[in-house]
Amino acid sequence: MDRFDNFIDGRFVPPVGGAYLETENPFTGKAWALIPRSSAADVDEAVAAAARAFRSPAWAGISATDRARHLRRLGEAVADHAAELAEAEVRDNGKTYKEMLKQLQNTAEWYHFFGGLADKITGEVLPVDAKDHLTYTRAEPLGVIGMITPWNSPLRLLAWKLAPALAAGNTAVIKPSEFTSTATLRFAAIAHEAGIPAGVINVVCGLGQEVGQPLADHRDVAKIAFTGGVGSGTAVYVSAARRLAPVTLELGGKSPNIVFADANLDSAATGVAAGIFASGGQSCVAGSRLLVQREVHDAMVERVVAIARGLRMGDPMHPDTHVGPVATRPQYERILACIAMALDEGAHLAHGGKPLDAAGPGLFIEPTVFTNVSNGMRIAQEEVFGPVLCVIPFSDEEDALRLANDSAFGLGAGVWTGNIGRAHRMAAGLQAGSVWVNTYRMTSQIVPFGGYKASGIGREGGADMIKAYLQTKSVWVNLNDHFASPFGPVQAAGVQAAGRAQ
Ligand code: TXE
Repeated sequence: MDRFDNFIDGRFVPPVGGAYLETENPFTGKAWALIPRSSAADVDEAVAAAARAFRSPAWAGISATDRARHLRRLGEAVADHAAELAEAEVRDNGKTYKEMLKQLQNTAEWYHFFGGLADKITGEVLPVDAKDHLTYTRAEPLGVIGMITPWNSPLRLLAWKLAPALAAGNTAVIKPSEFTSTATLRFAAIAHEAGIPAGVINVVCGLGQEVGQPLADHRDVAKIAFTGGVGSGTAVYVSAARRLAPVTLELGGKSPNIVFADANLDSAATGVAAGIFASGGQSCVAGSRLLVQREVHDAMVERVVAIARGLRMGDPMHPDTHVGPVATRPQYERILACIAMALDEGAHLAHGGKPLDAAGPGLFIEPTVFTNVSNGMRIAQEEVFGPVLCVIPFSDEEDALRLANDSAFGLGAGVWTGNIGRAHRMAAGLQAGSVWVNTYRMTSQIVPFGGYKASGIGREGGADMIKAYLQTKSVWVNLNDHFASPFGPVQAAGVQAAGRAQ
């Protein structure tokens, strides 16, 4: 079996405790490699290396132009190695190679985009009332950033954090998901080969409790950027709060795709099916609730089920495969448990609902559609993170908004309509960080992304987000050669009035 080690201070190092975990290929269902089962001691080493790099001449000492150059080179390296990294990700999480390759190519753009901002970080001179003062701000990096990433799109979700953090001059300790660590380790080595100085990017592998938690607790970690489930995100938030460290959290969703009777139904059905079945529904913005206007309910269900029936599941490396296996065994069990729960609650199974062993040796579940769902059911409220769609009818615009917003989450929402006024009214009324009109699941390095309500804190992407990795220092400089006493003349007892010290 292949064996991987942590990447700390520019080289691969075995975990201090010498323990390893098996990592499984979800398509074959077999363990194929060992990754480090690290501990707090490994986190300490990585944080110390990142803290040294943060102050080092090779990183802190370089110009903004050179930092921009580093990020551009990193973007080029990711693009050059996109095929290799995509293959590693497919082995780790079973998503189709086609999708991962496209994702990796776009991931390169994040480093280019934020690289372009590295030399545009400026402070301001402020027109304060005290005219004998020069007052200005400096935008400074935070320090070591802890980055905790999930298994569904490891390198892309890492870039959302790492690109702005490096562009701002920070360094990183990354804790990838224990299910998908190998692509991140390879990425760190590629970044180092591309010239990123030792210690700027470190990767420590292992379990959430044993590595993620000590990273979130670490007093020398200035900020935590996290993507994952609400439970783990909350644990990270509590740890960071205990030492008053800031966080960016990208958590789950129960995103509605809202189809009005005046929409192009064929196009809407394609968007709805892609929104929930692409990546096997293992996407934070999976459109897992189809809210459909009552008069087109049956027509939409018929269309979506027809697409679901036509999806080919199988080897994620095969170019004809539409959907690969579920990424992890616990997730596979969870999806099947959610399907059973929906049936118990009285939902009607319109399609799917079973494991699909014929698709391959690994973890396959049929694309699943439930009708007869009400928005209060657990299947309509809890994130499944799998290919499971709930169909919920609505009467009019007001009803659609009420149902859409009746959720603890608020990550994404799709609106399908031919009425432009309605599209904008819905966009304004929806409690979601991203609204897509007659389209779905679009993201870009240029556009902020993140959640309302329990879907997260902060945004990733967009030029402004570099500020999430900077802090402002205000500097006041007295231009006079004396400091005006606020007390008026005071005869200081026992001290002779004197001029400036010689
Ligand atoms: O993710 P976890 P899991 C959702 C989805 C899924 C559920 C659980 O609904 O069913 O989360 O998935 C690390 N301190 N999403 O359990 O645990 C963990 O090791 C610090 C949505 O696989 O959130 C991994 O690196 N770190 C999501 C990372 O957190 C901890 C993508 C994410 O894993 C930790 C994935 C702790 N106490 C799942 N516990 C999205 N928003 O896209 C775990 N981790």
